[in-house]
Amino acid sequence: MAKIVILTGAGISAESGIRTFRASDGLWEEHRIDDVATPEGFSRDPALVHEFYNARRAAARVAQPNAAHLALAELEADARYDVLIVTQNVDDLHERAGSQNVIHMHGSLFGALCHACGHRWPAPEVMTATDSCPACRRTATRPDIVWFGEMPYQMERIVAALEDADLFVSIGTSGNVYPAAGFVQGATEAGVETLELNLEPSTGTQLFDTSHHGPATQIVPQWVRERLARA
Ligand code: BJW
Repeated sequence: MAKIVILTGAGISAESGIRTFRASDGLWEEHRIDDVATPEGFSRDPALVHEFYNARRAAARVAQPNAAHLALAELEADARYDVLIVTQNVDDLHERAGSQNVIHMHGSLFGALCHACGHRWPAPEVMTATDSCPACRRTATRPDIVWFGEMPYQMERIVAALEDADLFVSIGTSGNVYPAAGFVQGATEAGVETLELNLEPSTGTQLFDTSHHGPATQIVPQWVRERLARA
């Protein structure tokens, strides 16, 4: 089986109607990163942060997986490939497309986390700063999201899979946020072939062995079709 590790970012969900971060109409044009994507911002104004994630949770619920998500699920279903999707996205479109082997390295909109005791539970549609933790009863509820300055999830498993892969593919990410932005270098150093599929050249595009540029709903299914057609 060929082992393929696929990193995805906001660009793969863009054509499902979910906003990216760094485009001219992206989320960071309207919201200050320090306010909504850091633990310090959450401590200052939890209501504002909950409002930001409640709106994104609502948008993610109505979005549908697109042809790129579906193509990756089709690749995973082929017995010749051992596919691991490492997504920076906090939506659940990979799972709803049928992918089963998915790591959410930046957390999930659909999870709640108690800042006090570490308990996790499914997020209600609307979270508020006065929600209490079902385990310890304290009012320290936050979205289960990895903010700047926090350690992304399952890094040991990701690094091990990257080093053991035959191919690393990066889809729909600008390559600005670490540690994900460093995966291409780690893969290269481990002798793994690398491929970028993105709307435009990412920050680290020169580090990839091969790059294809275009909308994810076109170039991802095309790449998957080519892989599946191999004898
Ligand atoms: C399309 C498309 C279409 C559009 N088809 N493509 C200095 C140097 C190095 C690192 C640091 C530094 N100072 C601080 C750091 C660390 C920091 C960091 O990286 N900062 C940078 C800003 C420099 N990182 C962290 O703090 C992380 N933790 C950490 O490092 O812990 C320490 C550690 C870890 C491991 C080992 C050792 C130590 C945590 C990062 C948390 C990121 N959190 C966010 C928000 C939370 C999630 C959420 O709310 O959704 O995650 S930030 C935001 O950016 C979000 C995303 O997951 C992440 C990446 O964005 P993404 O997906 O790339 O989106 P865009 O918008 O940037 O790009 C979209 C791309 O798609 C574009 O290229 C488009 O062209 C393309 N596209 N339409 C195909 N149709």
